[in-house]
Parts: sequence; C-alpha cells; structure tokens
Amino acid sequence: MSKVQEVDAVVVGAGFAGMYMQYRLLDEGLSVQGFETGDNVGGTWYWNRYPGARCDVESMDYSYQFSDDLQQEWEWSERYAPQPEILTYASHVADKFKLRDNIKFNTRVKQALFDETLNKWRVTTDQGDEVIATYCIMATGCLSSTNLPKFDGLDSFEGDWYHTGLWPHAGVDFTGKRVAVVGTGSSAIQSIPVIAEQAGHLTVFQRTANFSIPAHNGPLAPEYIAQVKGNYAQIRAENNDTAVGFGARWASNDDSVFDADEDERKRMFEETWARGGFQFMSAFGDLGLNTDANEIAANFVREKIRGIVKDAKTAELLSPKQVLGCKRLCVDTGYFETFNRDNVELVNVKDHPIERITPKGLVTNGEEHSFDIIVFATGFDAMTGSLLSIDTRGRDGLKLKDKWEAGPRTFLGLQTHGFPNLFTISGPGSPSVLTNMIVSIEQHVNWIARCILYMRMNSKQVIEADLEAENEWVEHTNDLGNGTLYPSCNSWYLGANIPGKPRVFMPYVGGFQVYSQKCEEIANTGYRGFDMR
Ligand code: N01
Repeated sequence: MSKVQEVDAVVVGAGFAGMYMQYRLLDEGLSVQGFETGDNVGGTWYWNRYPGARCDVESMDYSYQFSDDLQQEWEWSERYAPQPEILTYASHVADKFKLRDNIKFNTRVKQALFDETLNKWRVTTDQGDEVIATYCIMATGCLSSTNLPKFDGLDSFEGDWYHTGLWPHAGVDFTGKRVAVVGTGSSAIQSIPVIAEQAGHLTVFQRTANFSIPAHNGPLAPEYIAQVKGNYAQIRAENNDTAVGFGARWASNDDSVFDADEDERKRMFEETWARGGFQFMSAFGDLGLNTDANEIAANFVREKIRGIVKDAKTAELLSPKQVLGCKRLCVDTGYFETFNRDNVELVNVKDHPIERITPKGLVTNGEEHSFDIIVFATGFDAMTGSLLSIDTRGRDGLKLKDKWEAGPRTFLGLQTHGFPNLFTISGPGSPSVLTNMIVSIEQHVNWIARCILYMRMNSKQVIEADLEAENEWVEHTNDLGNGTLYPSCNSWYLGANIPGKPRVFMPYVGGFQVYSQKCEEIANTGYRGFDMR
C-alpha cells in the first residue's frame, strides 16, 4: 500500500479484544483499520496451539456476552474448551459480524507516532502501510510476546525446537522421539501429559515447582447447557459483579480458615479439589491474604501431590515451596500422574541451571542430555512486552519505552499521560490477567466505545489521562498489590521472569467489580481524571 490511508481508528490486534473493538466502532459508524500479525483472528488462541492447550476458565463463562444471539447459537462441547474449539469460535464471530474486511492480516504494526499538528496518530507497518487515525487502540494482548531465554548454542541444536506460544500450525509429531520440555508453568503443565503419551522419552526441566489443581474436564451435559442458556443474562450479570468475572454460580466461602476446625477445613478443601479448577482458592476467604492461612491450603495440595506421585523424591521435587496462587495457579488433566510413567523423568534445574544448548541436546550440572525435540514452555514478556515492541511516541516525541522504563504507568490501564487518543485494552493497571479475560475485554471495549461516542457528540478532538490521576492510580494499584501475597514470589505478574524488567506488580488487584464501577463513575461524571479538549 503506497497511499496514506485516513481512518477514524486503528485497532492493533485481532484477538478477542481487537475483534470486539472493531465490532463496536463499526457499529457506531466509524471507519476502522485493523492490523494483525497472524493470518487469521483469534490472538492467543491462534498462536498457542501446543498439545493439550485449553482454557482454564469454563467455556460457558469464557465467551462473549455482547450478543445474546451469539451466546445462544454457539454450543461448547466441554467444560473447559480446547484451543481448536476456541479458535473456531473466534472465526465464527469474525464471520458472523463481518469483521474480516477491515483487518489486514500478516501485518505487524512497527510504529505509532502522535502528530501534534493533526492531533492524530500515524501508524506504520512492516508491509509498508501508513495510516492516519484519530484513535489508536492497542488490542495487543497481555500474554502475546513470547519469552525465549537466551541459551547459548541454540542455533547449533540439530533437532527441532518449539516455543509453546508460537506453535506450528501443522502440529508436531512426538511419536517415539526423545523430548525435552523446559518450564513447568500453565503451558507446560497442560502439554506435558499429552506429549508424554506420544514421546518415546520425555524429560521435564523444572526450575520452580508449580501448584496445579485438577480440571476434572469432561463433556458438557445438554441439560447443563440449556440451564445456563436459559439464565445467561442473570449468570453474566452475577459474574460481572465478582472480583474475577466468572464462577459466580459456584459457592465461595468468605470465612477465615482459622474459624474452621480440622474436619471442616478438610471437608472444604476436598470439596473444592473435587470441584476442580480455580474454585480451590475460594475454599476460604483468607487464602490470598494471610501467609499462615495460605500455608494450610498449600499443605493440602502438597499432600495430594505426595498421594499421586509414587516416587517420593519426585513427589518432593514437584511440591511447590512458594505461596499457593502467588504464581498463577495452574489447572491440569493428569499432570502429576504423568510422573508415574516409565518414559517420563524430572530434572531439577533450580540449583544447576541449563548451561547451554549443544548440537545433541542441553547441558545442566555438567551433564549433556540428548534430544530430538526441545519444547520451550518458558512463558511471555507479560502485559508490557507487545505494547513496547511497537515504537510508540506521544506528545513531544515522548517514547512509551522511556516513559515506562521503571514500570508501566497508566490511568485505569486504559490510557497513559503524554499519549493522547491512545487506548490500551486490558493494559497494565487494569484487572485483566487476574480475571476472565473476555469479561475484562468487553468492559474495556465498551468503555472506550462510549468515550469515543461522547467525544464525537461533544466535538472533542483529544482525550488524554491527567498526570495527577495517573500518579494516584499507579500508587493505588501498587498499594493494593503490596497488600496481597503476590509480591512474595517471582512471577510474570511482577515482570520477574524477564531479566532487567522492573519489578512492579502490574495488574489491578482490587477486583473486577470494584474496578468497573470506578470506570463507570468516571464516565458518568464527564471523564474525571482525563483531559478532553
Ligand atoms: O509461562 P510461565 P506459561 N530455565 O511464565 C520456566 C496463561 N496461560 O506459558 O517459574 C528453566 O507461567 C519458568 O520457571 P520459573 C496463564 O496466565 C493460560 O506456562 O521462572 N526454566 C516457568 O516454569 C499463565 O500463567 C492458559 O522458575 C525456565 C516456565 O518456564 C501464562 O499464560 C494456558 C527458564 C514459564 O512459565 C504463562 O504461562 C497457558 C530457564 N531459563 C498459559 N526460563 C490457560 O488458560 C523460564 N523458565 C489454559
């Protein structure tokens, strides 16, 4: 494209955030240009095609609520939807709402510059596109910039290697192969049981053991689907009124674990363990806030691991030492059981890190392990990685990279001072990754769409977060994070998985319902904390 194109809005990314943003803006009659690196919609579900990938939030909750027609016609097959089904759903949404025409695929946005003479953004891509837009909306995802640690010698490896977050579309045949998996986060914990079934031999390299709760996945009963669909409006409203945006219909207990006797504790933990998934954390009200309360729940899980894993040494190695839920809780199908297989081995790389990759495999503790395939399940440069991969410059040429040098600074995770008319969907400073992402995405998109409509109706050209409001929000977000147990371990929430990244707890931990109410109040009072001119 050689000609400069002019539109009302550029939307970067065509995952669930980008797609719904497109839908809302097009519906309001704006001209929109979307850009997407992949060759199709789906975002995270487009890239993360590793074996066993599925969503940890239940399918009847992890779906759009903006269209009743959509939520009534779509039929989920399992309690936790597998990645291919979520991708098919994304594709269905794009077709149903005719979103593809405005998205340019196979195109990466390289630069976004605010042109102060025009009060507009100039956005350029790796395909030579140049677009001038009033609004620039980053729907780039919280977990989309993959983290591949800098291992010496990777280029020399003679086998094949993959990152879970950039999985080949054709799939990978592990049959009879000697396979290594590096990492034991959610992606590894989902893929390890499936890879182990195919591989000749699987070696798992673990640096930090992780807590995982069984998913108890299975097909959804038609009666259950009918019951949810018959009450969807109410279920969605109740979910929207929770801290996490899902699961309102399952019982949660606000009582302290210390108010329960031994039998009651055991009963609650067994009940939530049997129910499966994230609900385990709601067995008692103080598991996320009090170290001693947390330790009681953590010991229950460690005991479960010892009960599942036959070899005592392996069980001990798989038992996490950190606070339960401090790193993002994992949800699994047969993860710990996999270590009872004869073809699976666990290697601890905590004390003896991976030294280097060789043509034959990798070296740790002075010993070379040989492989045909290495899978890096080493996570993401979360929340800021993809935003900062675009050269974004606001007023006075201010670079976003420089402004966020000591950690991301936003007002509500929606805007950052110095960057007028730039919006981030589920940005740092919003609840995003601590919630059902689709619920958070819809809330942000609705807020941005309403704001843009307000500006157009009131002849406002520019909106920009006030510095003071932003500073207060950053302080408030930090205070809330520091009041929890999250800072007690190293996690991607804190940027601690990326060497040199500032240690800042990035998401807003005050709860989705509190946050969305604040956003609503701000919109209702003429966008207090934002400068509109
Ligand atoms: O990444 P992670 P992930 N040597 O960062 C290890 C979401 N998600 O892709 O803990 C050895 O959690 C690292 O070790 P350590 C979900 O929010 C959702 O698994 O840093 N090991 C860790 O074990 C999740 O939290 C779903 O010590 C190294 C692992 O790699 C987020 O995505 C499914 C290493 C990385 O774990 C990220 O999950 C999957 C090294 N040099 C993911 N460097 C669903 O909802 C890193 N590691 C289904």
